[in-house]
Amino acid sequence: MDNTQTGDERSIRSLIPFNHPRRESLLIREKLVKALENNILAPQGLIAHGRGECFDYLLGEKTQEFAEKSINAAAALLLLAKYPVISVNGNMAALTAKDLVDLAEEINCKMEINLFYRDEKRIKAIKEVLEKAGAKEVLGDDDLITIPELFSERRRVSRKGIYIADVILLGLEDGDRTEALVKMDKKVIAIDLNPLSRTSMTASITIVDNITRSIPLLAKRVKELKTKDKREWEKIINNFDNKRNLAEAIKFISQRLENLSADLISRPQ
Ligand code: PTJ
Repeated sequence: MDNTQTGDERSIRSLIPFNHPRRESLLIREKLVKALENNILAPQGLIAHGRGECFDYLLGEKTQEFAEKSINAAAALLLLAKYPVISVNGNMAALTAKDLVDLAEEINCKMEINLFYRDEKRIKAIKEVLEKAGAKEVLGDDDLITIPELFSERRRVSRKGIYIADVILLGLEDGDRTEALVKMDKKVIAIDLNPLSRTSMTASITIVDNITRSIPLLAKRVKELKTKDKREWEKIINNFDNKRNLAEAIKFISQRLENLSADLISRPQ
């Protein structure tokens, strides 16, 4: 048994039958419900997760080749960045706190809490989760500045973080802020299961994959690429085309559905 599990986590794990075909997915839902009770998640985060689950289903719940390509480009960009920052919201903190902290450590970058449904109670709870996972410095409740390009609560950013960052990694984001950050000449790496979202279409690099799979893979890739030199990182970036990669993701979903439908028809009654 995992000794880091709390009593709550253990009782949830025993609640879902071990042989349930969708056990992992159900456990993630339970994690989110708990995070909602603990002020980490916004209620709307459950709805956002449901949309993500649907796209993940269409992607075969696996990190596909196009996602691996963008993870590679994202790792190179993070290594080339002068001042990268990881932006954390409720869903990311609920599902991947420890992996985010490991990634921040690998890149040696700051983490900043930035919420669409900003609420000081949630900021405090998310900060606690990140600190418990090992984060040394978490921004988002410090000296904030308002960025004029944006109208939602996400416009309030840290002077020591997103405001001065050249590269920002974010997940489950709304299109408005992605557009605003790109307008401010920042490079945005977005993790979004929906290749059709405005965030996916606007970001500099889009990772069409689940945050639960892609964040550990990104940390691993950063570690591997650290052994190469700057010219190798630049070559990776220059060979990456986000629009083409997104088109591959959309084509993958469409072909997968066509194959599944053909299989169904050819199956004996
Ligand atoms: O914590 P807050 O207050 O900042 O609020 C966060 C949410 C997620 C509620 C807010 O940003 C929101 O409403 O997001 P959207 O506009 O619903 O966008 C979420 C996107 O993330 C959608 O395109 C989903 O398909 C996608 N998504 C959902 N779950 C995952 C995901 N992408 C990657 N991994 C997931 N696990």
